[in-house]
Amino acid sequence: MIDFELTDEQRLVRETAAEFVDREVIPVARDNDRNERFDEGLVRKLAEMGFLGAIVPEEYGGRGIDYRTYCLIVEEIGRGDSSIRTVVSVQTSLVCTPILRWGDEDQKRRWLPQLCSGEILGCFGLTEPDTGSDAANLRTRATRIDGGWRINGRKQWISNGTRAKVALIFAQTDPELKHRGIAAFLVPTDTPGFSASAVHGKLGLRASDTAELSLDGVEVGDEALLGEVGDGFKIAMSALDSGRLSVASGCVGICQGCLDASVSYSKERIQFDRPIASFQLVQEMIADMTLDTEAARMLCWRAAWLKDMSRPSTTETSIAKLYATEAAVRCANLAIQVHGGSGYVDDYPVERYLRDARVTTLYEGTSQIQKLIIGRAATGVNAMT
Ligand code: COS
Repeated sequence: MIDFELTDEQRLVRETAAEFVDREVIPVARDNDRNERFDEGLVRKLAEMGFLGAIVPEEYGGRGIDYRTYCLIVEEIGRGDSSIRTVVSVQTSLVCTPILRWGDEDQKRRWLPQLCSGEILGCFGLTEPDTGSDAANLRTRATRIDGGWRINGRKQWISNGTRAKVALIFAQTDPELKHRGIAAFLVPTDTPGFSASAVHGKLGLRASDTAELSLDGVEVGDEALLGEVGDGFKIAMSALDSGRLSVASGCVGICQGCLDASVSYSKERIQFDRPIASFQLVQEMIADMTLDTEAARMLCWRAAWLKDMSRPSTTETSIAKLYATEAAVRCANLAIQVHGGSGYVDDYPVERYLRDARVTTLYEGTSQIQKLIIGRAATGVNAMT
């Protein structure tokens, strides 16, 4: 049976998230964007609402909600501001999820409550200056030392990078083993040899923290190893299964925000003595945005439902991520078109939607990578090797 009805609890969570976003996120989004301001106060408020690590069970400090409800929250935050949505996605999907799934009891008790309460932020260190789509080909090296590991390397485009107190770092232990030699480490960022520098001049997500990380002889004990040596690639891929759905849901929020802004503007804006909403070519743009918003949302809900049922969802997540991120770019472009000159300045949110949407077809796996994952599932042929 397919049930599109939200439960009473899901409706309540969605309304609460929408009210929070209208009250706390939207009023500060433009200034944070203009000033490239990472809004720590807003992060604290998100944490107080229980929006960080919400899918983590209550015994580890989360709210124990399911993926469908998580998607509703992330969609609302994405409607408000993708910079702050990125904090939620990284903290929850890319940091908490792998600790929950692969961590031992000590690691879960040490890190999850602090991450869920927002006491600390975490970051996900997979991408490197020379390693993007080909994620198995890491240059960062981890070498065995007495009682632990020494890590050397660099990581690039790391969200939350300068703010994080713990970094999930993926490193190669034995290049001959290729992806089966990769290990994941929970590295406290105050460990000697660890440093982070902020990246500036971004097209969008200006209120988010993006960094380059340097690991110069960073030494960690055995307790930092997440899972077993050789699990690292699977840890990264399974984290991205959650992260990509989170990005996709945030993009549904962008689509919805574009639609809402365009409907409202088109009914107010008078041209040729009529509201522009009465013109068929404007309605066509609004219909296209409606279609993209609804389709993206349904694809996210399906992927979330599969996760809630503990069924395989990698392909469906890639489908949702591909569709929703491309849809967000299309919708933002159309929303600017509906707004005309007014859409080109930041009096309205639509130009920020376009700038912020643009990265979503790049990060957490480009649209091309999602297509190759989908194509491989459809044909059984791996086009990447
Ligand atoms: N969950 C768990 N395990 C997974 C998995 C998943 N979603 N996807 C793949 N694996 C496992 C495979 O089962 C395989 O396991 P075995 O060693 O037991 O055979 C192993 O990982 C290797 O998988 P695969 O053959 O698919 O690896 P490829 O090197 O072909 O790479 C792509 C796959 C390209 C899909 C991967 O490198 C990728 O997603 N790249 C994009 C990276 C990315 O998103 N970067 C952004 C980082 S955040 S900004």
